[in-house]
Amino acid sequence: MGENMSKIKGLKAREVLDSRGNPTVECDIITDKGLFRAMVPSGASAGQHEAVELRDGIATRYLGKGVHKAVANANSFISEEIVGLDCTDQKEIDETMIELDGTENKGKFGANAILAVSMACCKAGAAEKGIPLYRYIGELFGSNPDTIPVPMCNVINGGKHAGQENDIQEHMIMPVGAANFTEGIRMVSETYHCLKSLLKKKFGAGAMLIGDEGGFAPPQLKTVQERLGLVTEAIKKAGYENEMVFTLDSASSEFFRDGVYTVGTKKMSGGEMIDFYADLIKTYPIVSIEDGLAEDDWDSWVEMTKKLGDKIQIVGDDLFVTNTKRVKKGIELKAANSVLIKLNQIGTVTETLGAIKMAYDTKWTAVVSHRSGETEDSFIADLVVGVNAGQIKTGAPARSDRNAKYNQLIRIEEELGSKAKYLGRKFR
Ligand code: 2PG
Ligand code: MG
Repeated sequence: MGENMSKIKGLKAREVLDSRGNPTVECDIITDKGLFRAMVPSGASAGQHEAVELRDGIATRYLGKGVHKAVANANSFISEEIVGLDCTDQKEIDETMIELDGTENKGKFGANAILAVSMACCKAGAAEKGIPLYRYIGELFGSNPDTIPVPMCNVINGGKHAGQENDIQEHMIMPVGAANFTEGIRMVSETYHCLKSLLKKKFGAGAMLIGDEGGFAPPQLKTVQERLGLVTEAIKKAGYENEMVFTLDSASSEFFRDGVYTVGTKKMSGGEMIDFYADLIKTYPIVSIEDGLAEDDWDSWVEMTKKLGDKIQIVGDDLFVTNTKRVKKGIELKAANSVLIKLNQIGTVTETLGAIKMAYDTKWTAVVSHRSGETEDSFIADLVVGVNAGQIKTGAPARSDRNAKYNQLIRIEEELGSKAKYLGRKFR
């Protein structure tokens, strides 16, 4: 009877909207324990090697971005195989979908269809076991969840997320001096509001408008130095001068063409980019740089890791796309020392956990991440605690698509009580 109880009874996918107002896939899984829902996020500065996000391409619906095909795939082919499986057998569920799709990049059904089902089944599995999602993910991963992450909060948005070409995409602050996550996010929020009033005072109302991840996107601040300078002022104003450090995501694949990186009006080689970062980290307390180099510029990654890898965290996002094949190559080449983790880059929970495990096995860190197009689903908050990654980036402490994750972490920290660990300055 127990076996029967945990069977998936129904699957229903539909098209809903993400934080940017674009359609995305949502999936409901029905078991005897109830209805479990997951929603898939979507990137803007997406890597070329990511799993396929299937879009309809019909110009008259959502400007070609509709996801009716992906939804139909979930409701037909995937449903036929998944309904009847045990919702606590995540591996079998995911492997069944991977096999059924049969392509290297989930291009047949769409990683958006597959991931929605995978995440919803994971939530159903947790309910079946009667434990919180982070704890269930811990069981799947083989860990004992106790670490609440230090957040990297993107207070100034740039690049594609802010309609600005050829520039650093994310300027993040990390409250490493906080006693715990809940205090840390308060410090970040206060700093964010101080930054808002500084921007208004210096440049007027338009400067406080925000980008896709809830951070400000002031066109008046032209360089990364100017932006970090103003954030430094905001940190001081908030009274956290010694408690915050910076992290950057350059998303440099977006401004790399024919071997040349263009930042603002400056054109640089891979080597010159590395010198640019070496200078920046001398001036500002930057502890981590993501996608400082482009997604296939492996030689420059190796050089940057050699030069700066003992000083800062070097995170591969578009470089690795949460794909163990690319992570393995990066480990062999010593091309980074950290992997960014995004479920929809690879398309299933099981494969995502595999990429995290591979990073840990080589003593690299893993940073769990949102996408610029998000939803109210807070799955990644449970994921980051489940695997004890210790670091999450999920935007500014503003807009509910971002705060859904931060708020869930506040709840988990409360639930773990005195067992909760916040690594602060020892985040890696
Ligand atoms: C990134 C992400 C999230 P996008 O580059 O790390 O911040 O952006 O989802 O647009 O790829
Ligand atoms: Mg990135």
